[in-house]
Amino acid sequence: MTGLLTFGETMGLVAADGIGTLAYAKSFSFGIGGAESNVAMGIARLGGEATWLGRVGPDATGALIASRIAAAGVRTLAITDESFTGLMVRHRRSGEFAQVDYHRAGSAGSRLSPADVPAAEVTAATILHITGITPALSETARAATFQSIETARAAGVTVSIDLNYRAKLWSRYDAAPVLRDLTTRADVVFASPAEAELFVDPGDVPAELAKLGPAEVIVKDGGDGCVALINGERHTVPALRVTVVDPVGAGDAFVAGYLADRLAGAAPAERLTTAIRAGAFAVTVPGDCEGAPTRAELAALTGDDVRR
Ligand code: KDG
Repeated sequence: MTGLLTFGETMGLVAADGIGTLAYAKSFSFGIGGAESNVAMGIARLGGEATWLGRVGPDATGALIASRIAAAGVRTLAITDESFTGLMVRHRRSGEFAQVDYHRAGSAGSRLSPADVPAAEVTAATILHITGITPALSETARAATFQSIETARAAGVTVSIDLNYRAKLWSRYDAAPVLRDLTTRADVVFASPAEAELFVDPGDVPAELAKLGPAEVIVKDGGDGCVALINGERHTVPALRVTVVDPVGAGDAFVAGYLADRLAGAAPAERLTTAIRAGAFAVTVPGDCEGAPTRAELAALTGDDVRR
């Protein structure tokens, strides 16, 4: 078994340069964004093996997505769909708050279906990583999510879920039972406190999530670091103090850090340290996937030697 398999929708990203309201933006950058491809690219940058699968449109943005992800060292299984590639328009109202508008209903990426995710790809992976975004995209994408999880569980492949609740895609009431269901089927769960509290009692959030079954629960709390419950052992890791330039993509870099170290056989405490460092590095760089660090960059951030 090798590496991580993930799938989902990656979109074109129109991002206002600088900080302020969209109305006063003077220039825009065009890139790509998608939580799952961010994680795959983050793992590749850290020296791990990752595969991303998804549908893209027969347009220039679809081609850009496939080539960018592949260029990051990710094995890229892009299926060309007849529909358009989805788009996000993002501006940063402040250094710490980004606002996004989606143009993705009916997009190629949302048309993912169970047949797109071959069982052989799932069973060949060490980790199947899913986000709570994919089941919100369409009935077929939701079916692909649950079918691949069942295939992974039956084959003993580790199932990792990042809840990634997106309020612009579905309501709290629609999301809560689905995210809870995903949690019950996962070995590893990443969540913010607010995402977890969509379906568990507030208070000891890691313990509440762990009660649903996952052996590894990692609650990421941005500038407050993370608290994890891993095989019954509690870990608390503070955040690193860095200058926040753009928070977007930090959660994905965090997940990539944890899972890259997990693939490499690192102990839980080391995985969490890498996750915190990768997330900290990502907030210092504008963009979705641009801030995911290499091992050497992580070492430079903290002044450590490169260990892996
Ligand atoms: O995780 C960063 C995401 O916000 C971004 O890549 C967009 O995947 C995305 C989504 O669907 O919101």
